[in-house]
Amino acid sequence: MTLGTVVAQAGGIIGERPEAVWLALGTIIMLLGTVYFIGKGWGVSDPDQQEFYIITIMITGIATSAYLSMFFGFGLTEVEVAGRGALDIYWARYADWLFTTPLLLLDLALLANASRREIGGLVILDSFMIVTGLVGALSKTMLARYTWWFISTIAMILVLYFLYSVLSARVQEMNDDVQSTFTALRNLTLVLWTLYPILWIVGTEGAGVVNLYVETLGFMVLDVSAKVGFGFILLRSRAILGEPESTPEPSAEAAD
Ligand code: RET
Repeated sequence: MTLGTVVAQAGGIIGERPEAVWLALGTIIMLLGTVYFIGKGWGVSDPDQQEFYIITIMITGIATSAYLSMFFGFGLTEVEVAGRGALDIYWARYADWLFTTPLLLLDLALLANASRREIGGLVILDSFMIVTGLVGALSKTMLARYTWWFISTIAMILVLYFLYSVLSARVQEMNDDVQSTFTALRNLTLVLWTLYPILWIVGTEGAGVVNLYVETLGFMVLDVSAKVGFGFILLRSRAILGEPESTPEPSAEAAD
C-alpha cells in the first residue's frame, strides 16, 4: 500500500462522512499529547509522580484509540428514533469517557489526597453519568432520550459538587502549590464538563439544532482541552514536579 492509496482512502472516508475530518484531527492531537506525556515522564523515578504520569498517559492513550475507531466508522451505529429518523450515534465516545473521566477524577482525587472511599464514590457516580448518557443516546423515543439526559446531568452536578465540597476541603490541608494546581484543574473541569450535556442536548442526540459536523468538532475541542490541556497543566505544575521542602534531592532527576 503506497502513501497515495492511504491518502486516497482517508479522503474517501472524509468524503463519505465529513465529520471524520475532526475525528482524524482528534486522533492526531491525542496521539501527540500521549507521546509528549510519555517523553516528559520518561526519566521520572519518584513513584508518586509516576502515578500522575501513568494516569494521564492512559487518558490520552485511550482517547487516541477511541478517536481512531470513530474515524474508521467502527465506533458508529445507527439508531432509529421516532419522529426523527435514523441518527448516527458515535457510541465509542461513551466507551472512551467511561474509562477516561474516572481517570481524570482520579488525578484530581490523588492531588487532593482523597480517601479510597471518596475516590470509590466519585468513580461510581461518574460511571453512572456516562452509562445513563449512553442509554439516552441509544434510546428510540425523544421522551426517553431527554429523561436519560436529565438523570445523567443530575449525576454530573453531584460529581462537580463533590469536587467543590469534599475534595476542596481535603486540599486545604495541602501546600500552596498543590492548592493552586488543584483549584485551576477543578475550575477547568467545572467549565468543560458543563459544556458536554449542553452540546449533547442541542446536538444530533437531542434537539438537533447543531448538525453532526459541528457537534463532532465541538466534542473534539472539549475532549482535547479536558484531556491534553488538563494533563499539560497537571504535569507542568510545581505540585507534581516535587515540593522542595519535602524532596531531599530536588535536582537528582536533572543530574542524569
Ligand atoms: C453526556 C450526555 C448526557 C448528559 C451528560 C453528559 C456528560 C458528559 C461528560 C463528559 C465528559 C467527558 C470528558 C472527556 C474527556 O476528556 C454523557 C454527554 C451530563 C461530562 C471530560
